[in-house]
Amino acid sequence: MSEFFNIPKIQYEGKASTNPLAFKYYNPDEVIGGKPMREQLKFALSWWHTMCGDGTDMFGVGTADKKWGGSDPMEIAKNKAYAAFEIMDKLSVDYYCFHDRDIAPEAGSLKETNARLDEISDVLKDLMDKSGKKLLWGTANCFNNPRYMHGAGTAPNADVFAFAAAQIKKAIELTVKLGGNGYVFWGGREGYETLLNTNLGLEQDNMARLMKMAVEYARSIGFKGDFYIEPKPKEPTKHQYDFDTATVLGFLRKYDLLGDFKMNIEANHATLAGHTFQHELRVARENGVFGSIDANQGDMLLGWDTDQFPTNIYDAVFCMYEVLKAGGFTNGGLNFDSKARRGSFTPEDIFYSYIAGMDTFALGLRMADKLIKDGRIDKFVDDRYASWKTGIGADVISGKAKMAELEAYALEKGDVISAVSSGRQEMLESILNNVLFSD
Ligand code: XLS
Ligand code: NI
Ligand code: NI
Repeated sequence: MSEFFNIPKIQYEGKASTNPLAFKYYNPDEVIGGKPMREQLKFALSWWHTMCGDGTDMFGVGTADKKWGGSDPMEIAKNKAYAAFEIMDKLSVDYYCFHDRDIAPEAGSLKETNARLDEISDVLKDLMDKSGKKLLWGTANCFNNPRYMHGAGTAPNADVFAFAAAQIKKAIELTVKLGGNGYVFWGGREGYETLLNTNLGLEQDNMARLMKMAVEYARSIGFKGDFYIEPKPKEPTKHQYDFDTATVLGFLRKYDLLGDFKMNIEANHATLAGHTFQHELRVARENGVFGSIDANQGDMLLGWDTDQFPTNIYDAVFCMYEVLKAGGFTNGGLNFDSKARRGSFTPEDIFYSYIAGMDTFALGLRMADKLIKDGRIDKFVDDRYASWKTGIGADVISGKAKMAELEAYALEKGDVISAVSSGRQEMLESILNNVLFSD
């Protein structure tokens, strides 16, 4: 394989190492929580940020060269593939994720674009066969092209809806061809700017129609994996329909899609919705729709999706706590939907940023495992709800106690303030720090 990076394969050197091109916490084959770290974490490279994103922002052109030595679009696309597999190999990242338009750019017609996708997916398949790397999930970019300015699956115009369906059909075929076990719907323009021009009911009905068709088609060509919806409250539209996990759950229940769909939870989208990352994961887990994760972090002082590589240890611990409590990933994994800052523009920065993100989650996994084994916090929560296990609490849960019984119980008891105990938040926070930083 041609070398795009003058960088050695990144090794685990342990936390005492000061080598910036080494893992301090990610030791792929070390068993933590019953499985090797590479299986617990299932890291994935995001094609769009890593292979395509050149740092262009609203105020300036790109700062990083992402042509990978190519000159025409298909040569660039192929070089992206070779470079991506070199990155994955050198970082011990086992999976990748892509939008159709990341792996091959759009051509003059849908037919020509699809031919490009056939060509490039042959290259990817060959590289996968040789390296053992896998596709975590595929998706269609139905938000970039001007035809989607008012939405794709929720477009007011039926021709646009049909075009989106055709694009999604092809993206599903590519996902199946490359053995992916996930297919993501992120509704980039599925929302609205103003209700003055929007038929919200029809738009949501149509989105559900498109999803049902996609499931039916995917299953007919042998797709056995999970479909994911990736909630996000805003950006690019003012109001996105898939606002947060709870909203998406309502949608999936209304349209009877729960059997095929789970959540792809992104940290920065959670915080944009006014939630913590852990909140979104917990809601998904408690409702049986925990699926996959887009790992990144936002900036508390900025109100948009900054997609930074995650380095916040507490967030990573709480995330991995939820993953472990969910029994680990099945079809999902940790996709770095993250980009190096515009000023971090050199090829080495790709490696530094992945190492930062991977080590953060590796440390998060180690600490979450310790937290669970320590057991003090889980026990506190358990004890806090002990009154539901016997007496009147058990009668409520079994359905034996109704309003009249509860009234009789309360009248007899008198005031219940003596049954109320402290929430002990500060004590728990200090136990948390003690467990995390005790060695
Ligand atoms: C954008 C989303 C996007 C999805 C895939 O905010 O995170 O990158 O993950 O379409
Ligand atoms: Ni994402
Ligand atoms: Ni995002």
